[in-house]
Amino acid sequence: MTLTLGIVGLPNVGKSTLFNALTRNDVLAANYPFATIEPNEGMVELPDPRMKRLAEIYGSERILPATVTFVDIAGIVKGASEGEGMGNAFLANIREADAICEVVRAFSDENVIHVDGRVDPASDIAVIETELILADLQTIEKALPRLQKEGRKDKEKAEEAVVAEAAQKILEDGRTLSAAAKGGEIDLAPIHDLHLMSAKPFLYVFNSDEGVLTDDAKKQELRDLVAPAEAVFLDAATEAELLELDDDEAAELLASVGQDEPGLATLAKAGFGTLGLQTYLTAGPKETRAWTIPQGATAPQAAGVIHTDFERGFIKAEIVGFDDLDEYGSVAEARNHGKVRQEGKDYVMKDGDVVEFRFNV
Ligand SMILES: Nc1nc2c(ncn2[C@@H]2O[C@H](COP(=O)(O)OP(=O)(O)OP(=O)(O)O)[C@@H](O)[C@H]2O)c(=O)[nH]1
Ligand SMILES: [Mg+2]
Repeated sequence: MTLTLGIVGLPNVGKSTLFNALTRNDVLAANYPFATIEPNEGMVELPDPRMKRLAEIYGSERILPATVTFVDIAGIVKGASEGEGMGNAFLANIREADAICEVVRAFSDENVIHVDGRVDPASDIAVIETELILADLQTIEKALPRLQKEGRKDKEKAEEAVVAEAAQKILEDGRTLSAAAKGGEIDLAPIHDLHLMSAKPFLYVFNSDEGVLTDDAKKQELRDLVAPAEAVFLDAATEAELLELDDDEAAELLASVGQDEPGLATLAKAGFGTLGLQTYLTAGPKETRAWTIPQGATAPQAAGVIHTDFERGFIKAEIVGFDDLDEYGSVAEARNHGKVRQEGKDYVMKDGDVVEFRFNV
């Protein structure tokens, strides 16, 4: 299970620069709109410093962190739904994404072209929202005749058609589907297969400069613009420079623009938060590994992420918290101090749980 984030935004706002910084890639990032035409896809490991310590404690041969996949696509402009710029057909490249990561320009740099000639995050966000809504309307208009036809014989399709029509009304009102779903107005599950953009969870990356990163009032203003969605602040150009540096130099450069951790860490956390995900850990001589689960997952559900048999045959989970393991230095010592717990099928997993499942197949 890898979390996939689709990167959208106006042209020339730093999407590919951010993609390169995150995925250690070297795709074209250039100072003109529509530098990106074909999609770029890259996978990154989710940084988790606890795993190194676990591997030490268990003598693990390798470390397998959770992963996040980023897909970088062309920029979208006002009128894209009518074919302006590159049009919007390329959005198909992120239809399977779990969430949308919208990059919004907040940095000032006279040398970097803004397609509308001015840096205006509120207006940029509105443009993208409108275009995604229009793209969804096109998807529905295309799908509806088919759903209605199939619905004459198939009850499930008939229900999908009804939900699609309700979605169409919301979009025609100029509202996003995720907002309507959050308000309880519509249940989008029946039309999940339409992969509608405005139904996906969003998180916003404000591509900022030092001036913004060190200005709490400005950051709050931008945060308010997108709330309740998560806002991440980073400087993509600086993030890209980090790749050339060792850890100490990288930390120093980040600090110089007012950041205390690399953008990847911040963004991955926000991505996990937006999607309501968390990880738990397993460790042994072969490997230390992180597994991605929904927040609130029970022990058997967590076991099911490793193998469906583990969920079916679940007996119990032997769990020790990372902090206890770290303190006592071994499972045996943690056990001596009563820190290794036996948990049953109703146990709700916590962040930092190091788990061994007992099951029966
Ligand atoms: N000053 C500054 N320039 C940046 C920053 N991020 C990106 N740029 C510059 O902005 C220009 C566009 O960057 P890209 O990463 O190609 O932008 P994009 O959003 O992928 O653009 P398209 O692919 O054309 O949609 C490049 O010249 C970058 O060097 C930043 O944080 N600060
Ligand atoms: Mg690009």
